Amino acid sequence: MPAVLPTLTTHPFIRKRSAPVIAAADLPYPSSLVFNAGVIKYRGEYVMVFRNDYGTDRDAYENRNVRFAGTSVGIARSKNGVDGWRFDPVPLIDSNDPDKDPEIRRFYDPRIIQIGDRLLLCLAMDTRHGIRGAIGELSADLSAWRIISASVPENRNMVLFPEKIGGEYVRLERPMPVYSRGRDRFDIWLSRSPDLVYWGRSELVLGVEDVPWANDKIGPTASPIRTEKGWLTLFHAVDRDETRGKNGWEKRWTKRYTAGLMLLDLEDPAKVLSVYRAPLISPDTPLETDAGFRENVIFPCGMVEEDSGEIKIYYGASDTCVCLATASKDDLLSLLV
Ligand code: BMA
Repeated sequence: MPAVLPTLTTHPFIRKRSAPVIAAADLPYPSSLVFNAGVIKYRGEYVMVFRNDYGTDRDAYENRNVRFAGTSVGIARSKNGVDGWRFDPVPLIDSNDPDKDPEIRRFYDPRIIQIGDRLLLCLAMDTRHGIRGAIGELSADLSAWRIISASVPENRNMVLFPEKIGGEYVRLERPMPVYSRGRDRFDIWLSRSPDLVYWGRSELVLGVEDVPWANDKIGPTASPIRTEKGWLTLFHAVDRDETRGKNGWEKRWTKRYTAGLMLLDLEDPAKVLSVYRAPLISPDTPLETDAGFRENVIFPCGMVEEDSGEIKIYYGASDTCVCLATASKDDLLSLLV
């Protein structure tokens, strides 16, 4: 794989809304960066679960070394999934919650999935003993949650399929095998469970080497969408270029995150039917390339299918705000031949 990859562009089938769907100033509690949000349609509304990092700003970060005070996971609702978001007054989860298990440092990068009448969350969970992937269940009124299961370290980017497949729950996940693969060469895996608690029969789905424009790592994003041709599935793909310097608030940020597209077999979703050969969404608007905490980052956690055939893709832009891109399901499927 090349050490430095060329300019990457967003596929013309994708339409990006120029303004963020939500940004830090919209939240009713402290927020510096609000990003990486899962979204579903639930009881006639769109429900968004988002990550919020708080407690500093660009000036304090760059000039006075003031780091983030905490990370929370919050909920917002909207009638149309685009604007008019109403925020719950306090976060659902807060890393500074005095009652939290001291082993757990924080939760982030939430995905929300409805399976039957159960509302499930997939979260990255930083602990004192490693990064774990957690699955939680939300109460029907979205006010409370509990952990159902958590992986051993090092695992992250878990996302459940929206229905049982072959009688089992199925999740995509991204273990981080630093010893055996070296550096960040991480791939997408799949595991199955009879009850959301015990996970096994794990299989490799897609290796980073199968993604021509990634030279670093890949990982799952939003819950896949069932189509007549297979599971329409986004993934994130990362290329690293050591010549990239200061790209955001940090002294150095050398990675670029794009979103790729693949189709998984309906009955056996560990089987990849097709991978589109180029990125579907690349960071290429000013908000994504020239502003924000970490520039050049597109990180989708939510995908919603409309009756019209439109697919809404919610993604974190530059680890700073939540943005929305749309595409037609048929157009996306036409890329996966
Ligand atoms: C990953 C996660 C994401 C983040 C991305 C880019 O490792 O931490 O939350 O969006 O890096 O910084």
